[in-house]
Amino acid sequence: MSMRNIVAIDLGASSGRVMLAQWSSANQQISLREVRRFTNQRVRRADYDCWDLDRLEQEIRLGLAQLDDEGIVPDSIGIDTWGVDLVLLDANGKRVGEAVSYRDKRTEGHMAQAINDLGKGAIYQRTGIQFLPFNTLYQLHALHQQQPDWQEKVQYALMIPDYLHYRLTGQMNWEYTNATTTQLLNIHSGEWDSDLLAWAGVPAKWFGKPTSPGNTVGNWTSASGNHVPVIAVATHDTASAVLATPLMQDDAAYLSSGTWSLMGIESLQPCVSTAALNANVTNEGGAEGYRVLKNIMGLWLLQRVCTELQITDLCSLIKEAAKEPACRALVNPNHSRFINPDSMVQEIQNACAEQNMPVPQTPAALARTIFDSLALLYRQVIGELGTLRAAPLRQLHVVGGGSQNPLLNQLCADACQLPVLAGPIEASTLGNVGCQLIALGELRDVSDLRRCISQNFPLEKFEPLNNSAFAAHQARFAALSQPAKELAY
Ligand code: ADP
Ligand code: LRH
Repeated sequence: MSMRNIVAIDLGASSGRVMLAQWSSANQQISLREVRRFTNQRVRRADYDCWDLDRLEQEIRLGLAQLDDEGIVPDSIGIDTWGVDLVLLDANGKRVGEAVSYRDKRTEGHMAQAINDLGKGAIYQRTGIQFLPFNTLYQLHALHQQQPDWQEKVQYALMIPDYLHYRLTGQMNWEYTNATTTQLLNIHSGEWDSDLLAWAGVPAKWFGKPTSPGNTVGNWTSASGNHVPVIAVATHDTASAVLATPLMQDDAAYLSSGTWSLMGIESLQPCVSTAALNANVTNEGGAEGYRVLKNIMGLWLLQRVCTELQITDLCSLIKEAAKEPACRALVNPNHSRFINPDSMVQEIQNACAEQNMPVPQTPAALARTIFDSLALLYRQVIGELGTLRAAPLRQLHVVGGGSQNPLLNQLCADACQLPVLAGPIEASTLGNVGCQLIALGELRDVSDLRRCISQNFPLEKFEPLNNSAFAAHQARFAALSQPAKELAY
């Protein structure tokens, strides 16, 4: 019988947290306590849209110090963050340049260039990764062309969680699940693809061999002198979220709902058919098998609207949005115009006006436009996934911060005509904890973890009801969601 104190550090694009999980093997119980939560905001530096990594690191250290002050000695620590972004280091391990965010415009035109030089099908066959304009492949190509002064100093390139591991332990590691998001790993070998690196103009020596989740990178030493192992979990936040999704049947899909909506299925085999390429479905690495999923722009649109209109009471906004008429105005959330517009409110209004739709004027109308449009896009993606697996999906798990939105959960159930199971909210954290518990020998495997999660974290069910609104508006939405302008520039 053992008790464990596990620290999970989960950084999303909108917020980060240091969480303490207490595990009791006797009761097979996991309880979560939020030790520290902080916002994550991009900052403008040297004319780039960047992450404030020093502040994030400081917040992490403050969370760890608080536990130390409380006399809690963690058994291990794990870190997961968003994908695709990296940090460059010189020979002394000092940062080179800024930690430029994937929303920065520096990658404009580079994906088109790659497709032109290498061929879309060829890149997809090598990587199995969807075409997103900000993939690391294109970020590095942009770096090579635009920041040669940064590039000449670089010795190592680390993904964000690998960088934070390095800061805590002094050891370098290249964790596999996050590495797959770069579009630089060869899907057949699981190694960095030398031809793609050559195209991006970066030396292969910047990267070490990718490691499967679960290895101990090194130790973090607390102020009181405890050496705590830092375990490289499934460091891509979405991989951790999927790991903690209590998928119990193979016709269940997941929707990791936060800044992004990541909708997909699990598969032991990658899905790299022409149909998968045409649907721009990705095959990111999971703790087990592949995450066959699609990026949907998600609650980012709402986050930006709320920031611009200084709305802080999200629950009231959702209640007001529920009273709005359904599907009055629709946008395609995956249109590249929404990646990082100067004003999201204006951009949504312009998109509606261009389509001769009623222009949403109030916060509630804007929120309703976002929710209805997301639900219609979810419906489209569920259909694509069902076609790819040649069998319909029968259940949808919604996890992450967005699973607390009852209106969006219901719209999602109605649009997809599937029962929705909402929760857990802190899925990435729980996947992070679970990976550590597996590495420590407390849990057998992913199924064991999911069994524990479903016993410890109640799910809320949303039955599909009124499909007529969405069925009637599907054609209107389909006309908006032409793939040409989707997540591409
Ligand atoms: P990320 O990891 O990308 O930062 P999260 O999983 O933390 O994202 O989810 C953030 C989103 O969760 C917010 O954009 C917001 O829409 C939604 N959210 C957070 N709290 C609530 C709440 N109380 N009710 C409804 N939605 C919420
Ligand atoms: C979600 C996420 C997603 C990536 C995006 C950059 O946080 O990791 O899986 O595609 O951020």
